[in-house]
Amino acid sequence: MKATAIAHANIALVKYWGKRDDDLLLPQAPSLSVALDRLITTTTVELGAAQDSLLLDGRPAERGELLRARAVLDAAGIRERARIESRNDFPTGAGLASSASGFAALAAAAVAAAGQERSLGELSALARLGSGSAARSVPGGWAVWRDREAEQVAPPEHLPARLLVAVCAQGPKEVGSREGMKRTRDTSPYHAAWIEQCRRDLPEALRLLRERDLAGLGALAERNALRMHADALAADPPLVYWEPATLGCLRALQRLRSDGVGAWATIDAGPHLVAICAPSDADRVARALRLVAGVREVIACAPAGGVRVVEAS
Ligand code: 2P0
Repeated sequence: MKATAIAHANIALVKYWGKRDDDLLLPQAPSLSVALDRLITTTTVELGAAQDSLLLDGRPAERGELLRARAVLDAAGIRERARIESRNDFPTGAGLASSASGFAALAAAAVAAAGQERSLGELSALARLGSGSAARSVPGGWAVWRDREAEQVAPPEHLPARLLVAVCAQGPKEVGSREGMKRTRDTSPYHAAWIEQCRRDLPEALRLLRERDLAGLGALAERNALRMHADALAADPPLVYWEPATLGCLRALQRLRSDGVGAWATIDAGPHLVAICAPSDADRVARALRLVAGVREVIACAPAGGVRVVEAS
């Protein structure tokens, strides 16, 4: 009746930004991500409590978050009330907290606590009901999410890479992903073009991944991220997720490239920038990012695997 699971956050190279179903959290376009080894959530679920409760890093969660967790349990057919405790083992609490690793770990722990046998695909579909991007943290590695569930298309070691997370601000962002995504879909005049672009980007990204072409994949990821932000900037009211340090990091990567160092950027719906580079260039790229004004920390990650249950009783 009690189980603990661990999941990694993921960063999308072809991004999910727009839902075709707001209740079922189904995407308008497919996405591709890689799991990040140093960004980990550990979640324990104990069934048979008097009422549902959710502690996030020791603090009681907001009602909306508790309801999202309950939606995942209901979809798994778990009627018992649950005591849920979730911890983000992230190097700092700088607004990196991830619903992706959180709901992936929750789905795996809840199902294990209930003694259910589920495939990874079923777990991915359950995690998706908590947060869309959580579908990709279940299989981990290089993962594609097209519709109800995500699947691993290549193991973590398929393409040696480093993902350097440049922390460009502190605290939570003003507009969350869920609201920002909906606003963009409903008001940006560029949204249809963005969705079409993602549908073209995915097969190309998969070809580059298959060929282990890090330069091609990095450049595609950077274009894809900038186009997502162009779409968000065009929303009404506009969504400006960047801080000055974000642009400083983009410029630093451009300078590195003009010096012959391969490093490309991706940016989620927030101020932090993630640089993609070869392991042999990681120290040099991290040094350059740390010199950018406003960068608080650079967290060097390698590709990681999927969710795993570490304890069940
Ligand atoms: C992604 N993001 O593909 C994109 C890129 C942010 C920018 O998935 O509403 O927390 O829970 O499905 O998954 C963040 O959105 O949103 C996200 P919901 P989610 O990683």
